[in-house]
Amino acid sequence: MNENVKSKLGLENVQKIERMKNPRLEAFLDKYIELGNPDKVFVCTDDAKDIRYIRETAIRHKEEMPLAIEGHTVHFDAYGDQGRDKEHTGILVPEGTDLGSSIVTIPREKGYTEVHEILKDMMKGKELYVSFFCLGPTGSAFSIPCVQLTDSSYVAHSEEILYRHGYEEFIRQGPDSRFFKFVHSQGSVDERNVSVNLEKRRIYIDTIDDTVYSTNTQYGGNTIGLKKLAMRLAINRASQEGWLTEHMLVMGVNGPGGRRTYFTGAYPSMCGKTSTAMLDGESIVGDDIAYLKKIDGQIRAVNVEKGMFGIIQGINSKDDPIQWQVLHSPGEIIFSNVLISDEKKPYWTGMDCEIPEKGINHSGLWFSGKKDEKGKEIPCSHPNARFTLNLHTLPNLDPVLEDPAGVEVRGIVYGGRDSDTCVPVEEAFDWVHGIVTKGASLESETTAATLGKEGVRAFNPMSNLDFLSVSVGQYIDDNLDFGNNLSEVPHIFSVNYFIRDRETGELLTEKTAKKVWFKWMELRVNGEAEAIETPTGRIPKYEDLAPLFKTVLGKEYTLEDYQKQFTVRIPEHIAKIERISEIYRGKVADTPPLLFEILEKQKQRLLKAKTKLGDYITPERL
Ligand code: SPV
Ligand code: MN
Repeated sequence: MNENVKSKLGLENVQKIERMKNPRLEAFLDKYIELGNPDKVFVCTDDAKDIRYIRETAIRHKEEMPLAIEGHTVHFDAYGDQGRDKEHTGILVPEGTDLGSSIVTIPREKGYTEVHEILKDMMKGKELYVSFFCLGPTGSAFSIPCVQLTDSSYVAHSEEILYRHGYEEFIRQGPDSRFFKFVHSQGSVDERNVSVNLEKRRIYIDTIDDTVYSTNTQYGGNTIGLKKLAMRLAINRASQEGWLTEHMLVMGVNGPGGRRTYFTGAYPSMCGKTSTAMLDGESIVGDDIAYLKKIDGQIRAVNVEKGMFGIIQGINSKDDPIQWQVLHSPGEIIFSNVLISDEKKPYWTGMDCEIPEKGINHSGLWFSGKKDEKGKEIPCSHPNARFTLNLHTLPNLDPVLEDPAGVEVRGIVYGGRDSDTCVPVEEAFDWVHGIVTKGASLESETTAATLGKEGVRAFNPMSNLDFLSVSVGQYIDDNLDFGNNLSEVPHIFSVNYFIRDRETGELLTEKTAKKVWFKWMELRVNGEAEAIETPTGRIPKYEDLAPLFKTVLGKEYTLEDYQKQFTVRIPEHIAKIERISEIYRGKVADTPPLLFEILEKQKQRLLKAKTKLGDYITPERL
């Protein structure tokens, strides 16, 4: 390391770096510490003392404020910085590279010039935290070591909760390891400690050098390097190496006789992914990002993380008993962008208790009815308000979380926010049919997880579009290929928790129904439930669902409900195929021809059924 950098670190921190014996790491630190020019640098190893320092600093610097319950803190992001900034997040590409119009790219040289200019002296007057983490369990074929530079103790603290410590893993993998690197600066902050130069918010991803730069923002999805920033690096690496990085939960579903079957599930942000992973009676391995690899003829998956950065809106004591309990118990939790009462208690929209009329939230001092500069009413908590906790605090955590071999994936689920087309649960005919008609055809209405308009139907293949760093066609091709050479091919399903009545517009299923859909999928994977063939896949029989509703939810399931929920909606399905084909034809130059073939076959099946049975077909008529 160079002498100037060494003097910022001090002897103890220099020794921590030198012990790692990693010249490439040292060169990276030299470069970005010189450029950002912080006053001092703290190096965080896996040692409990170092981790405590990060936690305490977040409070000392008022990036987090302690709350009434021990271990709980609150953090606020700047007003308007509460979601992922898709517009200013881009992949740095060499001149002439085309990833298609769905992916934001920036010419690499230009991007570097811009972000280096922004980063110059950006950390002056501040302390920089250098932390080491590992994506996936340590000591495993999945492990990717990562180094994070950030001048936000909130970001370093969040990562400490969300990821496995990686200082020792760095040493284990040695100087040739292909580690990921992240540089973050929140930039200038105001008296509330929130970023002020939002117009210079940039998230630039360099897949060639495995580095991500993030500036003038604090929201976790823009700043926590190992979360959605690493995901873009990992998707690129996975594509080159023949594995998958997915926006997926991992969970165990308990079947008859003590059997546990593992599923992964991809859902766009705010579409029920975490609440599914947290279904009571089942076990959670992960709720956001999974790596999938083919090992000995099986698809095996790990949770990339060991924590949860979950949506808090709507969590209540009845629908989410486990989260409710954990969020009200002592332990390390960071609440972000919620309402804080005078008694230092957190509140959020959708709680089943009275919400105070005033307090502090992401807009500063808040009172019921407060409006922002544009005249828009400010809710008590932001719709994308979140909580950050360690999965090890959950009673329903599956201990396989830390298994270096991961779990065997036997079912893969795709779910979107779809009010008018797909039935609540349906199995694909086979891998290719599932990848094309369920994964690659996924659409969802936009949510507050990203900045911009909500409620617009958007194309979101595998719920992964926001995170792709390879072209959509390449990514679909990788998924199609992944089903080859397996000794048992996982079953692929779609779920839809948002289907509405065609006439009344009311939701056709209750929140808890997803428990039944998962029990049915578990039986299907194990060959223990029959199905009805429709033009778009295989749906449950009423005879199989009724007893499940009874045993799992203690509810009568009426034939009328079943018929409404599982009516095949031919015109909507045909319109969807047309929309999707149009997108692939117009926007994805490298679409695998197989995709069009499979969609066309599905359309023909739908047209045939329409001629025979009409537009809306209840299951017993099939
Ligand atoms: C999501 O939006 O999909 C999240 C939260 O999981 S974020 O960190 O913003 O990506
Ligand atoms: Mn996510």
